[in-house]
Amino acid sequence: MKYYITTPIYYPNSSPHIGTAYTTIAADAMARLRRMKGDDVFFLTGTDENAQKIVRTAEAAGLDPHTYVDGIVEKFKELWRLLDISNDDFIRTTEERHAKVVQQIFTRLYEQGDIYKSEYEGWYCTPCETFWTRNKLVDGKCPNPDCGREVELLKEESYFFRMSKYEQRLLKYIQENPDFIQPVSRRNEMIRFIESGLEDLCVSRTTFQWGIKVPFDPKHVVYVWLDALINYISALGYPDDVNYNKYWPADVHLIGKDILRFHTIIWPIILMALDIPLPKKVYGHGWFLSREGGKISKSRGNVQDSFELIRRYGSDPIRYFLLREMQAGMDGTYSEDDLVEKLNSDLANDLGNYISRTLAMIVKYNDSKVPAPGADTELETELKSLSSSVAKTVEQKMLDCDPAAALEAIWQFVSQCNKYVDTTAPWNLAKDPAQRERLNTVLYTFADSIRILGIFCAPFMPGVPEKIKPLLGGGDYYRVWDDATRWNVLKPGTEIQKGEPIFPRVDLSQFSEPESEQEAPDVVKMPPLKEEIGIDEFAKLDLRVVKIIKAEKVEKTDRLLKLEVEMGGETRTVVSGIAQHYTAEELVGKKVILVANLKPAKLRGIVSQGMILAASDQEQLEVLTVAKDLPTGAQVK
Ligand code: ME8
Repeated sequence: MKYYITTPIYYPNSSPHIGTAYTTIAADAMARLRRMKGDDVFFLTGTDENAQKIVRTAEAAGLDPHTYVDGIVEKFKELWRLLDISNDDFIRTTEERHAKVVQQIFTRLYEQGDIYKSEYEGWYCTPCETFWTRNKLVDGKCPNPDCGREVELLKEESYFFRMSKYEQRLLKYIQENPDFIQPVSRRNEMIRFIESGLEDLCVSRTTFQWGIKVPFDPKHVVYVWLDALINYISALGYPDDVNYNKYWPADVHLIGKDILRFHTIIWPIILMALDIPLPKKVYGHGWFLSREGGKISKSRGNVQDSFELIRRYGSDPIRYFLLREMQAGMDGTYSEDDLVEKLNSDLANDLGNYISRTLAMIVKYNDSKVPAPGADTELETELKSLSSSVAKTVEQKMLDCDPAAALEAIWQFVSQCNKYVDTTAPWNLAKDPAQRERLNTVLYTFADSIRILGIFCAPFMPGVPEKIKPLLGGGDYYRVWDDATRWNVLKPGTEIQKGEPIFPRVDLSQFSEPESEQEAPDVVKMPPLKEEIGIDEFAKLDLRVVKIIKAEKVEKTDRLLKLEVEMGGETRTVVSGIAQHYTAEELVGKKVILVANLKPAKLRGIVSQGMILAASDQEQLEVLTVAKDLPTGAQVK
């Protein structure tokens, strides 16, 4: 099966940002998955360089447009490289291979009467590169809800494209092909737009010279949108290259909702006029908005330097966050805080911690070797069938251009894996020699599930298989999608490595310098973190809510207090080193947290049955209390 997927070609009037990155990353994930399914994939992206706004931005920067765009195009290419984008081609509309096809098509449409010469009188929005009639303007400004900027009055000789002629044919096509415009809400919007009547489109300009010349009338340059849309076939070598014959029609044009009209009205009509099949699907995703609500865009000045973000977090977490955050048919919200939160919760905790804790158990209970598994129980069967259904769901969701739903399904598997650890409790199995075979099955399942997680993550976070590979003995298991539905692939005896966590936790404050001494955050220099422990080790602690019913100083010390605490009807004595921070009266009646299963210890002749938890820096100390009126004996988990 062939699979041809495209992104919009972006205007290189400024560096790419998170919004532009979303479309490219989503298309990349779809392309990667299809390759892993064995399809012959062609994935195209590029830059749309013949726009009037490029001339203006270049002029403002004191550069000629060529020099200006060359610099920005390099930034696009570099960003895509850093974000692991696997495009098969990168088309620039200033390339000869593109200009040649545009000129050929313009001439053909003119010769067959679909393009004619007339005079344009109307309005033009340069930021949107769109023509508007007076009645469409809102308060005399651009009616695009995301723009609203000044428009310019144009009166010039122009060529026009006979869009009106194709109106009914297009409407019929859209109605007969429900998959063509997705999601459905946008399809209805487009149908309404066409039903309100299509006017012929102005397709040439004479007031500037930057662009592709109309070959038979070179004082005209081709209107940038007519030029740009043709990239999808010029890159394939239309009309006779093998790539064109092999890959066209496109399986998906993935774009933002802002440019749906161009892709579902102008582009199909060009293709109809050329008698070429239409793309199978145009998917218009939502926008990334800032927390304040506006679209993330350079003109709003709310973009963050993408290169700095990659330096801070790496490509995989950014890819994961953007793909997971944009729900189908809706807008997403971007903020660095949310990115860090998702990184810590989904990647460091759910995924990364599963991998490190299970590998640690293989190290501990089987001398770092993957054991041969024994017979499966229902628990393994359940996990195995889940991986198959997740693989199917992911495939379908990605064909539907919905990476958020695909990742959600994968995280159901991650969560099931974590539950499997808790249910099988290998630390208990390890205590009982009679359970050796069962323990082996569980440890084997851990290792093989990590291999499967590597496959599941590969289209979305291509760095994950690279990180997992050395942990599972260096084997190359992550290229074939269907291998995620096959178990018992990892060879028993494989030597595993515990390694570093694949996604270390991040604290956003580590990137911000305190502005001055006075404004330095109210934290002490943090003592170094202790060695990492698994959840199983943490689970050994028995923490309980207790009420302090009596407190008195221990004689001849100024540090210790002897406390009597009540816990579910039982009274215990606890000696605590908090006398310099609390008086006895302050403590009585407080509900605090007791480490209840600490071995009793004698302090100054008194047997202390547990320890009270407190937070402290070098100067202050505060016992941990519970704000709600929880009964004593309640567990802290
Ligand atoms: O429109 N959220 O180029 P462009 C999500 N050259 N996606 C966003 C976004 C945001 N905040 N901001 C931008 C053009 N995008 C034309 C396209 S195609 C033949 C010509 C993405 O540089 C989204 O895909 O303005 C949107 O459609 C595209 O960038 C617009 O890029």
